[in-house]
Amino acid sequence: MLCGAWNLSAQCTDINYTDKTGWTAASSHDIHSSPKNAVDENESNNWSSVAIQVPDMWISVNMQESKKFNQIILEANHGSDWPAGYALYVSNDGINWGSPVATGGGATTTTINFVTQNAQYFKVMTTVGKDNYWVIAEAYVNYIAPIANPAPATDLKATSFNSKTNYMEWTASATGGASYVIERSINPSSDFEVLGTVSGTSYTDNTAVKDITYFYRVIAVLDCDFESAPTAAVEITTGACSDFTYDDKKAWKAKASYSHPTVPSYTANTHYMVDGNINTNWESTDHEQKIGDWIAVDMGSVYKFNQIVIFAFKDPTDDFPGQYNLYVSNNNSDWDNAGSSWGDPLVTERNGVNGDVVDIPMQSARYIKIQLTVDKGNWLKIAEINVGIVATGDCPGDDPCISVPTGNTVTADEETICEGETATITLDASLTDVTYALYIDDVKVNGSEKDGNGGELVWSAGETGIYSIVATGDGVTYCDDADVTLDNTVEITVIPTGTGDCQSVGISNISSEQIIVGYFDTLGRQLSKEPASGVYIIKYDNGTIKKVVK
Ligand SMILES: [Ca+2]
Ligand SMILES: [Ca+2]
Repeated sequence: MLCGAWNLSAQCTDINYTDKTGWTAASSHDIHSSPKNAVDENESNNWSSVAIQVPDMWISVNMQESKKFNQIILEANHGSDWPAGYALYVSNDGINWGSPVATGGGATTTTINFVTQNAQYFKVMTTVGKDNYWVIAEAYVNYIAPIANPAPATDLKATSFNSKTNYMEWTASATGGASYVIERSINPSSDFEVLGTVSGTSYTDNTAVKDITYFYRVIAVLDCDFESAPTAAVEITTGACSDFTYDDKKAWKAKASYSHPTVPSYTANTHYMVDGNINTNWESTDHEQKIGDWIAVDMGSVYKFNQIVIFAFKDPTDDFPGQYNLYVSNNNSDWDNAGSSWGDPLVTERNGVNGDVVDIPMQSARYIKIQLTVDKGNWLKIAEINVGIVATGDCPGDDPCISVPTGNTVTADEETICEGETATITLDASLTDVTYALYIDDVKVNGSEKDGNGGELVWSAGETGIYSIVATGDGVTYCDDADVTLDNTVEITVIPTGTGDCQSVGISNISSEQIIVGYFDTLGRQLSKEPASGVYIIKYDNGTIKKVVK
């Protein structure tokens, strides 16, 4: 549908944000030049990294208010000092950035088109290394209104990898900035219902029913109600239990314990381990394999998998890990401290081969680490790490719930409290794509839901019971499992006032200077003198006065 004259609102008109008054900027590298130079309405000055490009350099901009935009142009204007590879993020608080809204390779003028965003902040981060500085003379923020229907998505494929989950992937519309509406029907050509809208090129339908045949189709959409023809509908029967490999790895990243001290553009390219291309690789240039060396992968969110495949580079063929331990984790602090312990390995002292197919129990995890356990007279070259689901025996994923993310612990600052007091329950780490709720004796506490923030979460507890934290995310319910429950619960006991360790005692015999408290603990020690009368609550711990509260 075209934008008619009757609704030619701002939504359907180009906007160039040329007035950057008040905009501020920050960057990871700005020793000699201000990041504000990238957004000062002046192409004759610039911000420079003043260091050759390595992954995860960044510059962020605060536009002071939320703006609608779908295009950013980075004008380098400085030789070859443009970004070799970038990821663009947006945010409304400058703290939570989520997944990239666009990734790609740069040029002297880097034009980044993406699905329309409403955000106050944007951040550009390098994804690869390059033997040049990174320079931005000026960054331009625009909203480009669509003028025609987008080209359709193509090559839609559907896979069912368990009895309630169907997964779809497709090739993006040739029109930049499109998002995608996913529709489902039980008829091949009618009665389609909208399941959701995404900006990426994959979708997981967690609401399918076992043994039902569905038809899925995808429609590319732009602002102003422009939309493509639907793709041809594809047919899938839920519960097919096909083997399955996660192909969309745009949000994945990797890191390694070793990087070459002087050739960063060559050895810092850890992303080549997870870029979906078997012909690109990271390697430990000039460094033979040593016990303790490691590589780690962050898949960006929790994935379910029971197989990991590790490909070394094809030439020479023996630069695969000699022997290693394999770990998985959901703990952000593990990722931050990849060199230290991740708890017990899932697989111990495995002898590597090129194209190492590692079958493991079904996992729900975000992070993977491979750590060498022997020295080997070869460099380490990793071309690609894949994870997936292999249908062996029982249909994987038939369980209505999946394991609680591992590695979390729940603690209480006090396990015994007096009536009217509260204890603090702490979950040691949280995932940003998961919601957590507090349960007492397996009953959810109303209103206790908290969104994961990557760090600690805390709740108050004021009643007796066994407290646990249950996580939910992406429409999936995580369930308790025996091992996790042990680490994941804490028991709180509330003692009524006037009983047990919460006894109150009267105080008498008040004289001008001295108060005698007529109470002694079980060891015969007199309570400390108090300066006024009143009711005192004495708390005990194994017969010893712990504290006295008026
Ligand atoms: Ca400038
Ligand atoms: Ca690769």
